[in-house]
Amino acid sequence: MSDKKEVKTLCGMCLWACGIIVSLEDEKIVKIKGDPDHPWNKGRLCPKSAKIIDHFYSPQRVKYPMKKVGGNFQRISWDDALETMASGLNKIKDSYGPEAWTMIVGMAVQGQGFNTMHFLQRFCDAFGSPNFITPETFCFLSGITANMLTMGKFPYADQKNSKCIVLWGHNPSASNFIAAEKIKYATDNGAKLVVIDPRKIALAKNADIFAQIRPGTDCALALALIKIIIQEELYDKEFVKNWTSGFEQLQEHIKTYDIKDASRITWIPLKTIESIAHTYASIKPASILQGTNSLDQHPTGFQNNRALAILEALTGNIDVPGGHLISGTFPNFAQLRLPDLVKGKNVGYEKYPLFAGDWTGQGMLLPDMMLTGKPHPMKGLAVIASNPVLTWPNSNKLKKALECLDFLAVMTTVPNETSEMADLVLPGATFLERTEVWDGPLLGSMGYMSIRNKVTEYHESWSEIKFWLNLARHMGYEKYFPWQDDDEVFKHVFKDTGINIDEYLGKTNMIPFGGELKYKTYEETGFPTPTGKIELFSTIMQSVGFDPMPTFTEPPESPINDPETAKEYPVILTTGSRVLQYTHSSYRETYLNDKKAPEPYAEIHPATAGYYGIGDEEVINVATKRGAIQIRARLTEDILPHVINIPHAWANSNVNLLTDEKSVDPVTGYPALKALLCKISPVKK
Ligand SMILES: Nc1nc2c(c(=O)[nH]1)N[C@H]1C(S)=C(S)[C@@H](COP(=O)(O)OP(=O)(O)OC[C@H]3O[C@@H](n4cnc5c(=O)[nH]c(N)nc54)[C@H](O)[C@@H]3O)O[C@H]1N2
Ligand SMILES: Nc1nc2c(c(=O)[nH]1)N[C@H]1C(S)=C(S)[C@@H](COP(=O)(O)OP(=O)(O)OC[C@H]3O[C@@H](n4cnc5c(=O)[nH]c(N)nc54)[C@H](O)[C@@H]3O)O[C@H]1N2
Ligand code: SF4
Ligand SMILES: [Mo]
Repeated sequence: MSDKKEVKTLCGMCLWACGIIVSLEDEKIVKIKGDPDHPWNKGRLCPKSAKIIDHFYSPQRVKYPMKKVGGNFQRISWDDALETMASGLNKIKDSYGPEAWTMIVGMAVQGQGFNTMHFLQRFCDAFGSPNFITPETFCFLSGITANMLTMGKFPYADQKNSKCIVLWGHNPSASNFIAAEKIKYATDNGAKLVVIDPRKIALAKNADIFAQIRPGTDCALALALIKIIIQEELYDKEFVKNWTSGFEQLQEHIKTYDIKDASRITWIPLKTIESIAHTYASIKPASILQGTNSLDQHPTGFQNNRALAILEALTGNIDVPGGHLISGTFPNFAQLRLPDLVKGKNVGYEKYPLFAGDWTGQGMLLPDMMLTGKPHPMKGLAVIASNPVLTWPNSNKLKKALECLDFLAVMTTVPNETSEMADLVLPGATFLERTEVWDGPLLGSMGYMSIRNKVTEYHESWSEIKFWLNLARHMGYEKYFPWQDDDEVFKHVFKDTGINIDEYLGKTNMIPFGGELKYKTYEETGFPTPTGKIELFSTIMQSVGFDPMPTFTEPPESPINDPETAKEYPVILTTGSRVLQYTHSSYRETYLNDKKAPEPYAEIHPATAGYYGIGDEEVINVATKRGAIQIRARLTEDILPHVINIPHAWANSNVNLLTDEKSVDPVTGYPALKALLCKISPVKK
């Protein structure tokens, strides 16, 4: 008789951590279904979940540690792998100091729990390197930081209860299907929907207002909306008077902006801009649901987030049902960092003091450090669950920089373009082989926290915690790493929470936590900012010499800012719109024999395509100042003319050969990935 069991855990094919139930027969995974009892997804799953088993058992999985010898990979034991890693790290430390080594962690691990991340940082602390980089180097931390600095809190949209939703640079039908369902629920119940996007995304087709914006001009639009709302006195006077500071300075600031200019800059008709302002400001409650990188990867990325926060505050949609909620809390997990052991600061701290720090450095500075050795040598990297050769901008430059390293180690589930360049490749555990807590504040305020239970094991793969724990002990850091295995670490982090984790572990994938949702909490506590109010004028920005008000600037490459470049590269390029079936460069291997596998396409308007002699499905050249790629064209009326959209992280049409890693946002150091200039032409047959 076969041995059957079911394990409740969390999907990890993307960062949303939906509850799943995994069925096993004789320790083999045979079925995955949505967990109807999990409060986030209530049993529903996206199409990526159908690929979990293929992903787990993929013949491509890295099954054991491998070391590069004479240009080829050779299988080695874990003991050899620990010794190779230790000696690689120690050589760098002895020759150049510990800060010549950096750990880079990708979304597949970052998105799975802060404790895992803090544990990895603990290793960096013990080793003495301050350098720790996550995808937040160009992802959503800009938005979080801008909101924290403006309100002292991160407000998240309660779209299900909204009567007006502004979907701004975000296509949840591809990137967060639960959010898309909540929007549908709200609009089915009469909510108005406004969509601001260069592409007519699925949700825009039934939107009340669709503003087809020129990429990179969102700040100009936001300032125009602020101006109309103030000029026409549509703002929430009580809320603004009692709970915001800097309103007079904001009034002064927007005097310099003209709404007609905004229309010319954004390519959105004046009437549409006015009707967005009127709709958003007059319907209550309203929420703005923004992308988690589309508004951030611009020179005004940080200011875009500030401007949206100001709109939310002006309309009084803070801490009310259907607006933006701020009452999330964290459990009191055991502190894992060892800050006293580290000298120096994370990469980019000097240049971006409001942004780079404990959680992530600014990784865009690394390629130049690797190439020039300035401001100090950078000789080694460990890359965990990330594929920077495809996912970081300016791939040509990054590859050259990686070639300058003394030691590159990559921990991954399947070989990728970055692990091909490594000296040491480590078999990473998938999410089904790890125990984790998903402790986002967002969940706390929804009354629960999620637990991922280890389901089974695969060949010789190790979880991140198991590897860095063993390496630390191998390198003589037992004093700071007294635990014997990952289970002990997991239990340790719960020790101060008051939660008896043994009661839950292996039995459930969620723990009730955080209690009832609270509203208008600021009435008791104020806002945790220097003025105790929402800072329309940011005193913190002012104190470090940044613009305290959102101010629009053109993208670095734009027809207006850089007409010279625009002569040779006349088409606007936006990159990285998500595709439902994949997460960045991951899971392509699960479609190997699938004739219907989604492929990368450059989306082009038929009028633009016609002008350049490009037909539907034809392969085209796309070039920027950095490089050139070939990709198939898909003609669609849904994209703005003069703009093309190319998804990221495809090996054969790698859009990051076209992008630039140069930091453009003065506050965060983000690169410009959403509004560049390119030229397009058909590939001659
Ligand atoms: N299936 C899947 N889901 C994912 C991911 C994945 O790789 N695959 N990645 C996850 C991660 S790490 C992230 S950061 C999020 C990303 O999530 P989002 O940032 O929300 O990305 P999208 O949902 O693709 O929506 C971005 C939209 O912005 C539009 N856009 C492009 N440029 C501009 C611009 O300048 N202004 C405006 N207003 N709009 C613009 C695009 O046309 C697109 O429709 O998704 C997460 N979810
Ligand atoms: N041009 C452009 N570039 C972009 C973006 C864009 O919009 N435009 N978006 C950026 C954003 S927001 C993000 S978040 C980044 C994401 O960039 P990355 O974090 O680099 O994302 P992935 O390509 O998914 O890298 C995951 C790699 O890790 C491995 N892996 C997958 N799961 C696991 C696991 O469980 N354990 C281990 N050890 N390894 C695993 C897989 O082999 C895969 O190759 O991409 C960024 N790049
Ligand atoms: S959205 Fe899809 S891939 Fe992401 S966790 Fe949920 S089911 Fe998994
Ligand atoms: Mo991201």
